[in-house]
Amino acid sequence: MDVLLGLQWGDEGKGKVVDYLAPAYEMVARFQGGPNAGHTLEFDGIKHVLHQIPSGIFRNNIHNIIGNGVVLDPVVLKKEIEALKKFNIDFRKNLAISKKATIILPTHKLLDAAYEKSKGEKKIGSTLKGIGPTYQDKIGRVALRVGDMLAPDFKERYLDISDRHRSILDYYQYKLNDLPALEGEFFDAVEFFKSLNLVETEFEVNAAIRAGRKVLAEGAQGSLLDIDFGSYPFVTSSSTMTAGACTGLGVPPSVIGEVFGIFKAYCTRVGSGPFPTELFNEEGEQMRRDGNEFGSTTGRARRCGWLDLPALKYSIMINGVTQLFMMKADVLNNFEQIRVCTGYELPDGSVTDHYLTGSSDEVIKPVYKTLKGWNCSLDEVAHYKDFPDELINYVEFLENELNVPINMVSVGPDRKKTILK
Ligand code: 2SA
Ligand code: MG
Repeated sequence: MDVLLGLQWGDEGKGKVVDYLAPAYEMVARFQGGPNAGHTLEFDGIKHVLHQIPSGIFRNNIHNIIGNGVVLDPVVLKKEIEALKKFNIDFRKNLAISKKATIILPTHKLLDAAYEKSKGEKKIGSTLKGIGPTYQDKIGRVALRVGDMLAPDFKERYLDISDRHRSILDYYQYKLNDLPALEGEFFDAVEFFKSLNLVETEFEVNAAIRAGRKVLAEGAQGSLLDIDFGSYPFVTSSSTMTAGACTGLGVPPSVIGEVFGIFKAYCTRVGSGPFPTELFNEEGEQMRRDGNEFGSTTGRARRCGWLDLPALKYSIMINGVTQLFMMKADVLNNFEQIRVCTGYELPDGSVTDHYLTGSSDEVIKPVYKTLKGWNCSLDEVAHYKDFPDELINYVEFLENELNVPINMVSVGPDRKKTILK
C-alpha cells in the first residue's frame, strides 16, 4: 500500500495528485479527517471539490474506501453523493464505508462553534465541521459509529449523547435555535446511509493488499496539522501522517510501500497558529491572488509565505517520504526572486534547521536563501527538460537539501499540467 500525504498545513494539491496517480491503483482509501478536507480535482475544464469521498471516485474501476479513522458527517456525505449524480457513479459498488468510522452528530458542530467562540483570540480557526468534538468523543469512548446506525436503539443512543452535549452547550450559553433543523437533516441522512455499502473495511483493504492489488491511502490536511507532531494546539484532531494510515485503515506498517509527499512551491496556512515564513506584504498578496488561495471548504483566505525547509524536512522525517511532488510552481511565475527558509535563528544568535513546532512567531526568525525566479509563463511547457533554467535550479536545490527526489512538478490545476521528471 502506498501513502499520499500533504507535508505542510493542508491544501498542497493532494486531490490533483490522487486523481493523476489513480489509474495505477485499484483502491483509494481515506484514513483520517472528515468534512474539514477539501480535495480539488479539475478535469475537462470543470472543478470538483470532494470532502469525504476518496478522490478515486471519478474512475469506475477503482474501489473507494472510507476507513475507520475518518469522522463522517452523514449530511455532508449525502449531499456530496447527490452532487455527483450526473457522473452515474454506482456508489454501492464503488464506495465502502467502515462501520467503525465515527459519526459527526449535529451537536458536535455546535460544540465546535461554542469551543472556538470561548477561546476568543486564541481560537484554532477550525473549519467548524465538528471534527475536534467528534474525535474527542471517540477517544472518550462515548461516540456513535457508522455501524451503530443499523442498531434499533440508534435514536435513543443519539439522544443520550446529545443530552450531554446540550448541557455543555448550555454551560457555554450557546443558542440551540439551529438544532432541530440540523437534527431533521441528520436523521434523513442516516436513513439514506442504510442504502450504502457499510462494512468492516479493514477486511477489504487487507484482502486487496494480499491479492497484490494496488492500494493508495489518501491523506487529508497536512503533517504540520497532525495531532501529535503539528503546531499544537493549532492542529486538527487526527493523525495525518503515514502511521495514521495504518491505524485509520487497520493495516500493518509492513505493507507500506511508497510514501508520496506533496508540497507546494511556497507555503499556505488557513486557521491560526505559528507560520514562521508568513508574508504580510505584496508578495504574499500576489501568492494568494495567483494561487487562488482560499479555503475550498470554508472559502477563508489562506495565509501565504515562502517555502520552509526545516518544516518540510521534519515532515519528510516523520513520514518516511520516498518521493516528492511539488505543486503550484506556476504561482511563482511572476517573482523575480524566490526565497526559501533554510533555518531558524534563535534568540542566542545560533541557527538551527530543526522545525520548532512549539515556539511562538517572535522567537523564530527564518534565515533565507534567495534564488533567481524564472519570471515567465509555464503555460507552453510540456516536459521537464523544457523548464526554464531557474526552475530546474529551484528543483535541484530543494532535492539537494531534502535528499528525496522530486518526481513531479505541477504547473497548473488541470490534469494535463502535470510534468514528470
Ligand atoms: P479542524 O476543523 O478542527 O480540522 O481545524 C483545525 C485546524 O486544521 C486546519 N484545517 C485545514 N487546513 C487547510 N485545509 C483544510 N481543508 C479545507 C481546504 C479548509 C477550508 O481544503 O481548503 O476550506 O478552509 C483544513 N481542514 C482543517 C484548520 O484551518 C485549523 O487550523
Ligand atoms: Mg484542501
